[in-house]
Amino acid sequence: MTTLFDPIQVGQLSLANRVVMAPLTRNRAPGAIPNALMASYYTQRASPTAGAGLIISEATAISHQAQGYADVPGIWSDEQVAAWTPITDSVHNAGGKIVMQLWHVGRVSHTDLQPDGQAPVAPSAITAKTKTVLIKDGVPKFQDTSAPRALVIEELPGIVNDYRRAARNAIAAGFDGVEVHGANGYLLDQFMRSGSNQRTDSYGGPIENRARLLLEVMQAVCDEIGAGRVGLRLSPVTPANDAFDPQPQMLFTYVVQQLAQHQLAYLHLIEGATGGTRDHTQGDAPFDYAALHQAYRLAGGSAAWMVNNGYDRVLADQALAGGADLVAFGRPFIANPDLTRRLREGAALTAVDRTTLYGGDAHGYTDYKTLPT
Ligand code: 8OZ
Repeated sequence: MTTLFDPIQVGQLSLANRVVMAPLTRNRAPGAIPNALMASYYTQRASPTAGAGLIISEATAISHQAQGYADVPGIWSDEQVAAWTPITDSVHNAGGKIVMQLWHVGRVSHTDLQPDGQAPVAPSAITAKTKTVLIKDGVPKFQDTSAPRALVIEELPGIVNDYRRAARNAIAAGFDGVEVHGANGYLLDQFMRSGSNQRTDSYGGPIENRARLLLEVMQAVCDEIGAGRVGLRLSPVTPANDAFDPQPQMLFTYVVQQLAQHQLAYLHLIEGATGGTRDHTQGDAPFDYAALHQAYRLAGGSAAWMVNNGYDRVLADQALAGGADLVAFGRPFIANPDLTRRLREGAALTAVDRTTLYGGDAHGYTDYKTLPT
């Protein structure tokens, strides 16, 4: 029987184990430039025996317009590429693998974070009922998102190109690949769901139109760096950031069927409400993840299947037995740099300190302890 601790080949990536560090926003990159503290944090979690077989970076803005939170890193400038390089070097020297999560927040932003204080962009001019994080006087403050403006169709090729450039930059910075952030109510998810997309052009209306931007982004990123280095994160029923669609099963079945044409590295599914209940539903029926997986395989899809949200050792073993290939852990990896070792040994897990999640310094970031060797 396959266990979490067995190696696996995922597209172009050879992973030492199947325990993945989920992407985690930590707001410790002032000026959108990554730094040495972040190198320590990722390197602490990179050991092939005690840490993650694959680290997915915190969500990283593909452009200034893509930013929606204070002090999150970016990957649009040469300065950012240069600043990420020592981080990927350090992870690799520790024996780890790391991909970058590529992020455009769309409407989940604030004019304070946008170029020239402009309105955030979205499929349609509908304000998200959600909060973003601004840092005021060094203290994180949750604040309502600003009213967005609808993107005109002529702007969409530029956004696809921003993803393409970000993927190229990530590889230049030494990342092993990228994960496109298609989840949690951000731009690509906003386009996919009718709750946030009321467009009347070829990017709105039927599912084929709403999925168009995501599929164009995936094509561009795969063309740029090779599909075997590309993953995608989806969250079919999450209510995060005011995401809503009445027919998620139909929507995401279409999406994964279309993606089967690329030999992607992995598909990453957040099951239920992000960071919350696993049995959350949207629309009129419980979401059937096994049916989604099967539809993808029947369409010829070869990517590794990664599951996430509230997993522990028992649930993870069940998932592997049920056909999943990888399990991503978020908050447990924040508080347990040696999570893989602890799962293998059945050791107790340290609980996460929620007050140090977003912003701050080394405390609650690089000062979580490992078990004695
Ligand atoms: C928590 C706080 C800010 C951003 C996501 C990138 O939900 C995020 C995020 C999470 O995907």
